[in-house]
Amino acid sequence: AWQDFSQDYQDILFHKADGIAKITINRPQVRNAFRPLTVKEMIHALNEARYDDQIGVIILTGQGDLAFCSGGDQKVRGDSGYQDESGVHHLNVLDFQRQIRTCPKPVVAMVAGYAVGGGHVLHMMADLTIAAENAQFGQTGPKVGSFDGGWGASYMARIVGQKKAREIWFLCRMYNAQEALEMGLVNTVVPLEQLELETVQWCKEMLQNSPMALRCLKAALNADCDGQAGLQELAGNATMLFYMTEEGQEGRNAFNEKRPPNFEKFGRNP
Ligand code: 1HA
Repeated sequence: AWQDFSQDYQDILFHKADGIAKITINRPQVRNAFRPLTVKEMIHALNEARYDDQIGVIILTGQGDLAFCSGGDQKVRGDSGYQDESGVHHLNVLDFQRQIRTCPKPVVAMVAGYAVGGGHVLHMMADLTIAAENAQFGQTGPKVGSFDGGWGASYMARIVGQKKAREIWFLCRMYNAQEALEMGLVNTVVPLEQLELETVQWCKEMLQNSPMALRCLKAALNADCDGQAGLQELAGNATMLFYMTEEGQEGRNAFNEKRPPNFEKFGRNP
């Protein structure tokens, strides 16, 4: 039974249940295309889920069976980005991509129907993707006058390999769920009726495992691709673990007690 927190939002739904938060893009009339407000709200909800200590996993999905997300809303695309209510142009989905990437809790994309363009990149940014049999994946940038040369390109190549990544971007074809599975682009394919049940099952299995191990593994896998930003994330976890030790705490205590630190009892491991 999901608890509903959607009243704070216009373009998304936000639910929580049993350690799981679910963010749903709720613009089915445009195949869940995002406008700046949609992204702003997803950023808000993901932040809220991250800082909620009752939450261990986050599901990202789209309302209805026809689409996960069709990318940027082309109807509000201005001449330098996607236009908000006050006329300012944004590419704020890039901020949301970074937020998914650095969220210390696993993010799972639950995909029915189209995951296309910037929507396809969002599912790639998620740690895992559970696809319904009707899912369709692809990039459209070169057709509609756009491209994502960030994770959208380089991380895609890490996932599917250089040749496939070039094919996906250069030809702008759509790939069905089975093809996506064969490319390693999704983790599993299930009948549409079982999509949420299966996704929640995967979440529950992760919730049984050590949160610290999961966050360090996510940071470690990120660090392999993300350069100094990835190392910062990984090292932040090392610092957190050090703060949790008596040795780390001796340094803090010594400073606060205005005495020299005594690290003698902490041996030097080989
Ligand atoms: O590349 C980036 C970025 C790169 C760097 C930094 C930031 C970025 C931010 C965004 C993006 C992008 O996302 S570019 C790529 C934008 N997206 C697309 O090119 C996909 C456009 N949509 C489609 O190709 C198709 O609609 C579809 C394959 C998803 C679904 O096809 P289907 O089922 O045949 O439905 P369709 O009739 O096409 O669409 C239903 C309604 O939804 C239509 O509206 P209507 O005619 O009823 O008024 C359609 O216009 C609308 N719709 C679908 N997708 C979008 C959309 N409206 C606005 N924006 C959309 N993306």
